[in-house]
Amino acid sequence: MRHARQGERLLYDRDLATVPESILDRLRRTRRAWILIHRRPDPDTIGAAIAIADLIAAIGGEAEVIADEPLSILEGASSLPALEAGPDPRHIPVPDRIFLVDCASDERTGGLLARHAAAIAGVPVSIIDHHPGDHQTIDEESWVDATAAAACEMIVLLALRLGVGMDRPRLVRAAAAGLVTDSGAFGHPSVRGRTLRVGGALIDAGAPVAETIRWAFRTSSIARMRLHARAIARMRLFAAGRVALVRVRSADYAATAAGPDDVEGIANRAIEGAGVQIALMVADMSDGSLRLSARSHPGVSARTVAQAFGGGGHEQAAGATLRESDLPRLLRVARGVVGR
Ligand SMILES: [Mn+2]
Repeated sequence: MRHARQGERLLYDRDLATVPESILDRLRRTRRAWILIHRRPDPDTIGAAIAIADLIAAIGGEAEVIADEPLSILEGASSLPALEAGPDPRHIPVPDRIFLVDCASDERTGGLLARHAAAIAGVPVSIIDHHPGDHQTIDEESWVDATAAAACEMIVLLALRLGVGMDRPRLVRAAAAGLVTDSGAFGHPSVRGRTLRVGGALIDAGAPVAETIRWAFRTSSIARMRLHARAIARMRLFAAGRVALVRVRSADYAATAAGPDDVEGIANRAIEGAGVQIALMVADMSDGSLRLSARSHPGVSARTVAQAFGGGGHEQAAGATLRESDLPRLLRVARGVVGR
């Protein structure tokens, strides 16, 4: 426990007590682990995987991070430690435990468990996740804490409980990358005192939090900036300014040297407009479909709007695939959720 003292003193006993004994026991007994991350990986799943791999190594085990795809999504992520796409599971020894981090189903891993089912038959699976919802498989093999702002918040608590201190630069950097991004730079409603206390322990241990916030939230390609500016300039308001609609067309990509991936974040911009209660971004995709991204303020359900078109998501952030002919109904549904 010697190394844990420094970080541990920064956290309340009640923070550390939120970790179930059962998952600590499973980690202590793990000799060889596979760590599986979710599809379209983000810094939280990658940071949590790196941090838990380091934590398992620190207590005498071995761990391999296994991903379904190359991790090029994180190019330029200078504040996140490098992670190669994991080894081919066919070429490494069978683990005695598998951890799913920041996800709770094999569907979310891209089907890695199913693909290697023969090799890993009977190997126990532990889920470490902070997403609410259907975790039918949750038992004492796993730890799901929907009050955590990030999977990385949970991994730091696990490390401290297991006596692994914050004197490990890679673990600290990885955990901070996930905590900062999933918490929206500590700005999402999911952030609690415990989130900040974990963040404080990471900052004291040298985590580059300001650098990570700049990389994750305050940096974009010039093409993307121009696309967002062009789209927002044409934003239309309905229902006395409570509904904002931003329509992004293929011609906008051509005019700005941006592409359909660059529409990410436009709906977040639109919801920043004073008085706007729900922001709808509808963008042409390369396959001819339309992508709806809806953002709303608490009390107005973006999910209800997305669900009306077969989509889904969170209450305040949801999405769906549309057709051009859906647009009039989209506006009607949005007017309905903001009230008259
Ligand atoms: Mn997450």
